[in-house]
Amino acid sequence: MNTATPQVERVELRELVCWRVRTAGAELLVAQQGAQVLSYQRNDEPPLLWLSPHAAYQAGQPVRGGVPVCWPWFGDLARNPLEVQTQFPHAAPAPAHGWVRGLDWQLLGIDSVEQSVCLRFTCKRPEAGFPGWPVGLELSLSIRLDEGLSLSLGSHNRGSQSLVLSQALHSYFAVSDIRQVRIEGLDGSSYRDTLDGWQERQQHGPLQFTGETDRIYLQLPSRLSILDPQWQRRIVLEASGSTSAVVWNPWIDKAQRLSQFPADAWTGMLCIETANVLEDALQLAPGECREMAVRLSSEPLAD
Ligand code: TA6
Repeated sequence: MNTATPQVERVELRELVCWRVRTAGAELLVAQQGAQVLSYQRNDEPPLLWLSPHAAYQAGQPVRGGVPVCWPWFGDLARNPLEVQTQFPHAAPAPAHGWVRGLDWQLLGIDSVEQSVCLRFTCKRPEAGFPGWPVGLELSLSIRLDEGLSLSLGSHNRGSQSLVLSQALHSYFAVSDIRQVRIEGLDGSSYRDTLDGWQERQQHGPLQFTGETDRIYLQLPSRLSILDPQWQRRIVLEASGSTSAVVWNPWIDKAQRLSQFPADAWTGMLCIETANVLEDALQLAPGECREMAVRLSSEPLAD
């Protein structure tokens, strides 16, 4: 295929409309539902993002893998700060990770300049079915593929009330073996261990994995990285508009209970979710628009 200029094609994966982007250096697949990046791979490298081989490309059901968008709350609404919980009184039963992963977003446009392609999506308040969705609250996602992959999630409060949201770009990364990798950049940060009573703890040095891990890190620097010695690769995450992130691997037991997830898949994936959660929740004054962004890139490990 001629990749002198980027190629963008509309493809259908079972019930989902998707967009495949090919540039000279990489390939990207995005589902219109949830504006969800499904896969991202650079030439001559393993995929950067993990996508479940058991993914169900069904309307209304989030796909397991890639980068699901968690909004207007992250995780269990009942575990959010009270000011977020009280904002969505009608949300019972509140789905995990908010409303928008399974909604059909609108593609606003595809901009292609040299070897850079940007897909712009928006998700407006649905006409019916979401009484708790604040009037005038809109969401957009820009996905830019160039030498890296940049996602920018914009929340726009066109309403008259101040709002407080929590959100995350729930990125599933592909790794050679979770038992061999480590995360750099967390040293000195505090985290809440959701598997041990949400106790607050301190991170000392790089994070290595020896079991199920589900932690919310706070007061983070903008740069985190995944060191993967077996694939001789470092995946770099550079965040803006966020100082919190969730680190998750289900390990053996939880992997058996997850939908769209092969029992042994826990060894090849790792979530680092750029977020605005807990004390880093997103405050939106009337008329305000705030962006949370992350840029993903990869580099070879120096020998
Ligand atoms: O981000 C970590 C987490 O909250 C885990 O506790 C696990 O539930 C994961 O998200 C996946 O959630 P999902 O609703 O996509 O199965």
